[in-house]
Amino acid sequence: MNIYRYKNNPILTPKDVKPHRKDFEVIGAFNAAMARYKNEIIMLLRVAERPVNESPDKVKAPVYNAVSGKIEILELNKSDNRYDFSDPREIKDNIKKDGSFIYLTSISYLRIARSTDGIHFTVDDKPLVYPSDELEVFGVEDPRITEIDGVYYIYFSAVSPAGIGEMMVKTTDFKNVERCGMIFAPENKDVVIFPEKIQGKYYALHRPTPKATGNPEIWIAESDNLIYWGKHRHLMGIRRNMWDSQKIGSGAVPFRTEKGWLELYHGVDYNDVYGIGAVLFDINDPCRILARSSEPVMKPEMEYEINGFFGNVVFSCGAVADGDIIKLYYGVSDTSMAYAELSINEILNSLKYI
Ligand code: MAN
Repeated sequence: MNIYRYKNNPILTPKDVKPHRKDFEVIGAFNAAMARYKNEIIMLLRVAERPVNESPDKVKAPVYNAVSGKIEILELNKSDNRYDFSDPREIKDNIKKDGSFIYLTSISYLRIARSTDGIHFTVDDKPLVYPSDELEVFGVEDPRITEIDGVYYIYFSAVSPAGIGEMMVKTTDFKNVERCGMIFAPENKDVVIFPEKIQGKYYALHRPTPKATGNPEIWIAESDNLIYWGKHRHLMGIRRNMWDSQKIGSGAVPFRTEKGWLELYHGVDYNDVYGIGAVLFDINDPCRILARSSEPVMKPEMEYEINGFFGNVVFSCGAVADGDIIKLYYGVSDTSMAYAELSINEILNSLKYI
């Protein structure tokens, strides 16, 4: 597969974003949703900020207070053995030991960067979507955007002690947003909504994380109105000893191609390496899988894909199609945004047809 990676990658880094509060620092500008709006390419960034911390013995956890409307900062002692601080992203419970976290070390919100050439982006002064709900007290993350008839549906993970679910808002101008509530209850993330009705129904891919039995895998659901989703079906699973052996989830909004709906999804292996692969669904029945990548289309190879806040991650939440070219925008190492170009035909030819 010939992938063109932009030579000056990454195209946007935390340094390009001013923290929204003086006592915070930006540690991530990544996993952005993409959309075309008028003559602009909109990049809706997940911006992760954390409180500036000068004390090596302490870990600070930012938490939104839904009553005061402000982010508060909790301070924990690194020597406190009730907590496990080994993952830079989250603070786990040392007693419960079930892998769940109690706090995150940063808080994310969504902020727009705008461009006319698709490479040089200018970041808006203010966030577009900021935590504002009890279900968002640990932040809002990893957005996707689906445009249907001039309305841009923006949906993202809402993180709180109640779990991680998928929240939706909509906009027509990328200035004002209208809240639509939670569309997939916890634990669920990596939702992508198809850009048009198929045989009279809207479809979404989603990723529950079952606990008692089952794995983090891709499901599909249908809807008449984009708010109420039903007829859930398990669509595709992880594959032992392959690049997508630990978990999988959707990435960019699917593209209509001559051969079917092409979805670029992410897969994680047992070493926590995040790669991007492809799957093809029947154009009239997205519940039918026609083909899937045996090898990742893209895996972390460049320095900026390997090193960062959480390294070895290429993760796309949005791409823009231009003829045969997919302009792929992807988060690297939970830190920055990078840009690459891929040929749709080459991807289609690389798949293993079932
Ligand atoms: C994981 C990572 C983090 C994210 C949390 C909560 O730890 O994906 O980036 O903040 O989950 O969603």
